[in-house]
Amino acid sequence: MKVSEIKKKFLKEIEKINSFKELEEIKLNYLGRKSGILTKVLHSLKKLPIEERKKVGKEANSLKKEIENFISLKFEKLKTKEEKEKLLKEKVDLTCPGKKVYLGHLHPLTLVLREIKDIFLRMGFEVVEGPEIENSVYNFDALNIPKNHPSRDLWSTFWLDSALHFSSHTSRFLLRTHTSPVQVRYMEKHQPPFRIIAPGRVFRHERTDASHEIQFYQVEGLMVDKNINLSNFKAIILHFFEEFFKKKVEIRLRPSYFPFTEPSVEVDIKFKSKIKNQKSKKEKWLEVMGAGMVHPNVFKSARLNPFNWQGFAFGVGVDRLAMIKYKIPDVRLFYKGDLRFIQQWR
Ligand code: FA5
Repeated sequence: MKVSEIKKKFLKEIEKINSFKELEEIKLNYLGRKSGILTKVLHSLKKLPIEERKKVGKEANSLKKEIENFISLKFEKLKTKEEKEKLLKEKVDLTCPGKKVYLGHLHPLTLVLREIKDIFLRMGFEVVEGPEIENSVYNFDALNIPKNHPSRDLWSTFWLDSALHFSSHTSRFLLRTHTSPVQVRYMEKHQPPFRIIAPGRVFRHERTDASHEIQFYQVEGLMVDKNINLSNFKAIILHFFEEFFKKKVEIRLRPSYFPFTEPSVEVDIKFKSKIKNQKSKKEKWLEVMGAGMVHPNVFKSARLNPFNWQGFAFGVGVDRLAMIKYKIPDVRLFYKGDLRFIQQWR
């Protein structure tokens, strides 16, 4: 094949080349040491007459240089093309909105408990805790609720099998039915004056409905000093409710009975509730709290002299407060674990 034909053929082929592999192949095909088309021409030069050898030799050598140039140019082109493609593939769209990472959030009852603690801490109360598994002495006896007394039925109890046996009596274990045992536990170890709250979970073996669960939260309150009376109690809880609901609230104190307070009251809050299928709202009272002046026998249980000290105590239902604050019609929703409900507090 003539050098000019080889050049024509090469130029046609190099035009179509699109990959490093093809480029390597064409390089071998034309300049390969043994069987390259142009190499063969150069090897066969010695068979030509001297004049022709000079001419063809010159042409072949210059074509060899041209081919090498073309190949390195093509190599550069392919490299730029490859880099561009790589960059295109790795392209990051900085305007794209990021993926939202769901971190979880606090349960509405936890939020309400934290808020209650904050408000009482600001009023100088200390936050204390007691055990969820209690014994019958603290849950009942020390709170002036003797064995076989009918008032024990006020708290339907989850009893545990285990018990502690003393020479004079047996103390059975139970899931505490209220936070009031913390009053006695605290008073046994501290001298008045003091003001505390004791938040925690309580359990009752009773039928559930829209305002009753078998487990719920209470916050116990206790303020003891020389001259504490029910007016102090009313002032403190009114301030608490106003801070909690962030508005003035109407409350009602109803005479009631608790073995561990005398006199005893129950506190209701007035709130507006929606009537089913109607636009208007009905005003309703919801009981949120039991309270009263600490009974002398409770002071005695904690080895404090009832002639020296007086105080008020209360137990507020946290779930009920959360129901009013967030307009939740059924207390059981808090414990169902339904994410559609819970995620409203996200
Ligand atoms: C008591 O538990 C008393 N220990 C409260 C108390 C403390 C009185 C200190 C005097 C001095 P009561 O059983 O009424 O009382 O419960 C107190 C509050 O807990 C109720 O007003 C209500 O808000 C809430 N509560 C009671 N039962 C349930 C229930 N099953 N589900 C949800 N909340 C409840």
